[in-house]
Amino acid sequence: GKVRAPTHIISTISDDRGEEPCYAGVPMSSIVEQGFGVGDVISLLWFKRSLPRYCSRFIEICIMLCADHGPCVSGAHNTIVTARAGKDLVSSLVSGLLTIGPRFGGAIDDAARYLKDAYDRNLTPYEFVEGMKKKGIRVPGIGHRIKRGDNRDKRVELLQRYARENFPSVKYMEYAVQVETYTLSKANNLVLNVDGAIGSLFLDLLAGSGMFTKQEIDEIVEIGYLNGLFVLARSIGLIGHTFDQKRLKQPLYRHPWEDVLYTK
Ligand code: Q5B
Repeated sequence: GKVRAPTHIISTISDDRGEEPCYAGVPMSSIVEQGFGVGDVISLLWFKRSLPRYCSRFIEICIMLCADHGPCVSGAHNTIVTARAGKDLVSSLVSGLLTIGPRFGGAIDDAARYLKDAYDRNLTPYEFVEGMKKKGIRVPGIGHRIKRGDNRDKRVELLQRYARENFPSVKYMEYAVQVETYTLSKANNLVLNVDGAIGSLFLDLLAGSGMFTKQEIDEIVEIGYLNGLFVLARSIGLIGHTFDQKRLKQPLYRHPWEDVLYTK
């Protein structure tokens, strides 16, 4: 009989062998003809299923809101310096992307992990926040360099409003808001930030859409899909900053001596 040669790669998300490429079994012509958006394509390639439109629209809103946050944030700064050193697009882009991590933009997965664990264990916000403090861990998704209790992040408000109007349940987000109420009572900069808003709301999307089993949700949270939203989104802005510097023909960047404390 036939003997199948062993394969070196297993792939389950896309197939380019037929007349047209397929994403999670959906042919490209359907994607175009049925008016799929980038949120639907992300649903197919990341989650291997078509999600209801309110979910893929939420993904698109996350992408739009996180695409850029000005030239002063870590990622844009690195990209600008790299572009001004005469490097190419890919080098400038990855130089910015490499700053994404636990302090900057890459706190979404940990926000989802810790908030889910705390909510599912019925911890009060006080127990959760003080427990994190005892462990010496900053609460992911809380805190911002320029946003304050009296100068909230508009992006967070927009995400919350969309979810309240469209999601069947926003229990994780409401819990994150209670956590924020407690952290704000400690310091005015400890607001729920965009990472915390996306992390908590994605938990609501996963739990409330009926599209994922409990086991699948646990796996998504454990693997950590959600920082991918920030990475993908911010790539749009970082590419823009690269073009901006090239267009402006900016010279090599050198940091001014006056802004360095030289000390022994
Ligand atoms: N403290 C974000 O810190 C920041 C605390 C906390 C408990 C916390 C900090 C933090 C968790 C990670 C996170 C995402 C580093 C942020 C983003 C995208 C962005 C960026 C942009 C964009 C800011 C002062 C005192 C200290 C700390 C305490 C601070 N955070 N305690 N839990 N979470 N958050 N990152 O201002 O007693 O004096 O030692 O790590 O969620 O990245 O726009 O810039 O779109 O690009 O530097 O929005 O919050 O404050 O480090 O001086 O701390 O607050 O322990 O207490 P700061 P620090 P003490 S969104």
